[in-house]
Amino acid sequence: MTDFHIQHGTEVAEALRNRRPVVALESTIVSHGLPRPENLRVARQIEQAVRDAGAVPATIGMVGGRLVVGLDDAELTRLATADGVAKLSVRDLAVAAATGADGATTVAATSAVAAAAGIRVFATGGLGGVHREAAQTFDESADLTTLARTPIAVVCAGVKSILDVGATLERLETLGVGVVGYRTRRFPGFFVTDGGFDLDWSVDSPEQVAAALVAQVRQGVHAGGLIVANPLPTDEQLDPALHDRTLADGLARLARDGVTGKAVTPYLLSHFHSVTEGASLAVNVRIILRNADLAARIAVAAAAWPT
Ligand code: PSU
Ligand code: MN
Repeated sequence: MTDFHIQHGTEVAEALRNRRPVVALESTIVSHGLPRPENLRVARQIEQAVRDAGAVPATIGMVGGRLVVGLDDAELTRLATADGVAKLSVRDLAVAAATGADGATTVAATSAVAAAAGIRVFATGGLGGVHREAAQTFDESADLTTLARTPIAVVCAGVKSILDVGATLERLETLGVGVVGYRTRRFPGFFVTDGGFDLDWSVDSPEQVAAALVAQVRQGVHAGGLIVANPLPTDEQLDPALHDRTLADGLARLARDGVTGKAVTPYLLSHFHSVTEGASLAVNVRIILRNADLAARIAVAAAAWPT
């Protein structure tokens, strides 16, 4: 019988004990966000990108009811390939454990678990946010409300353009979640470099992000998250015209097929990947690998500060 405490992978446990840099990684992009069989290969590449930049990867997920920080390769393989892996937000973690489920953690759940485990930096692709019909459906990702109360830096390429980007930025402001552009003052739109909105803050280096994390702790004033928005270079983005066409078509199909709630994000991502014949998938992978590299460099810079 499991005791329900968070379990740490061996390497992650040792790194945390010795205050070595650790980067949290989510598992929902692996189980629900990327097509098989590339998903497992990409999951391993993300971990390697963190290692290459000098930090220890801690992919978070639930295996048979055990909540694990730092999945080993067998566990990662299981979440990437098994049928019936649940998509777990924060509210699902306890019931999923009690029922012995396999589950992949979203940005919300990964952030909360990572912070509970003492990890301050997290890399993902794109954040969840406010959906386009949210005024009617109330569909707003728990990623936002969780980051309001979770002290972690999330390196991402903004929010997916499938969302209402402006509304998401407004909600982040209301909720007190920090947003900084990495070497930009424009909020990125995931597949595309420019999501169409300005940012108040820009940082130039991993060291500056690390300094902000240290300042947050020492000031003791703000207990929420910091979004580090890392855009793709324009020559690596998805062709904006192809992007706009695919999005319009995907939104129309979504309405036609009556897809709602937590199925929306995986549905639209898989629509993009099939319609663009893999172009959006290649872009998606680039985004994640770049974010993993930046997150690791932030974690390394943060570990250099005295505690
Ligand atoms: N961004 C991606 N791929 C994904 C997700 C985000 O590029 O698979 C996942 C993340 O785990 C995020 C979740 O937390 O989608 C948001 O889902 P929802 O809108 O149901 O909260
Ligand atoms: Mn939702």
